[in-house]
Amino acid sequence: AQLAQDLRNALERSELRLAYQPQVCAVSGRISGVEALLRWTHPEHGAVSPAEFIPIAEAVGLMPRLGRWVLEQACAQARQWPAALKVSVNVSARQLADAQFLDCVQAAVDGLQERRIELEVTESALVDDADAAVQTLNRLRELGVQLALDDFGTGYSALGYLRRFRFDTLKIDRSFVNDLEADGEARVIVETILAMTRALGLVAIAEGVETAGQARMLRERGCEGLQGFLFSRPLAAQDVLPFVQAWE
Ligand code: G
Ligand code: G
Ligand code: MN
Ligand code: NA
Repeated sequence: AQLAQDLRNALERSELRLAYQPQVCAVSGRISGVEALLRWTHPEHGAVSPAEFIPIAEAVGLMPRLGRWVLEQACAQARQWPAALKVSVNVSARQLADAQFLDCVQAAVDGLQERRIELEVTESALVDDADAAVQTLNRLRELGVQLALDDFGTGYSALGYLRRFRFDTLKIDRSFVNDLEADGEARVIVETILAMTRALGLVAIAEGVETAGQARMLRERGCEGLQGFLFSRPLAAQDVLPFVQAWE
C-alpha cells in the first residue's frame, strides 16, 4: 500500500525514467531499434523493478496515467533520434483494454514516421477478451504502429493469436535463448519458432542474448533480431546515440 502511494508521487518527483535497450539486426549488423524499459528509483528502496510495480500500478488504477507517460516519453525521445531507429514500447494488459488507450497512442505518435513506434504486447494481454483485443490491435495498426508479440512461447495460446492477428514481430522469450547451447529441446523449439516466423512473414527478435555462442546459433538459424546483455544493457536516453554511433 505504501509502495502504491509512493508510485503515485513518483511521476511528479521525477523518480521514473525510461532506459533503452538496443536491438541488433543480424542481417545488416546495424542497431535497428531500442526497447523502452521503465525504471523507478525509489527514494529509500533504490531501484524497484517494473515486474514488481507495474502489477501494483494496475491494481490501484494508476496504469493508464503511467502508461501514457511512458508512451509520450518514448515518442518524444524517438523524435530526437534518427528515423531509422525503431522505438518499442511495452503495453500492459490493462492499458490495451483501456478505453482511452487508442486516443493516447494516436496523440503520442503524431508527426512520427509510420511504423517508427512498435508496441509490445504479451499473450496475457490478449486472453481476457480476445475479440476486443484483436479489434484494438487492428485499430492500432491503422494508427501506423508496429505490433510485437512479447515473451513468445511462455503463454497458453500464442499460436491461436498468431492466427487471429498478424503481428509484425515475434519476440522469442529469453528462457529459450538461455537454454539454447545446453539443451537440444530448446534448440528445436527455437528452430521451429523461426521456421514458423519466416513462413508467416514476421520478424523474429531473440531476447536475453548473453553469449556469443547464443548469438551465433541464432544468426545461423536465420533469427533477424538480437537483443540482450551481450550487445548492451538498457541505456540511459542520452547514451543511445553515442552507442549507435560507436557501433557503426
Ligand atoms: O526491464 P526489466 O527486465 O526489469 O522488466 C521487467 C518486466 O517489466 C518485463 O516484463 C518488461 O516487459 C516489463 N516492463 C518494462 N517496462 C515496461 C513498461 O514501460 N510498461 C509495461 N507495461 N511493462 C514494462
Ligand atoms: O518482458 P520483456 O521482454 O519486455 O522484458 C525485458 C527485460 O529483459 C528487461 O527488463 C531487460 O532488463 C531484461 N533483459 C534484457 N536483456 C537481457 C539479458 O541479456 N539477460 C537477462 N537476464 N535479462 C535481460
Ligand atoms: Mn518487451
Ligand atoms: Na519479452
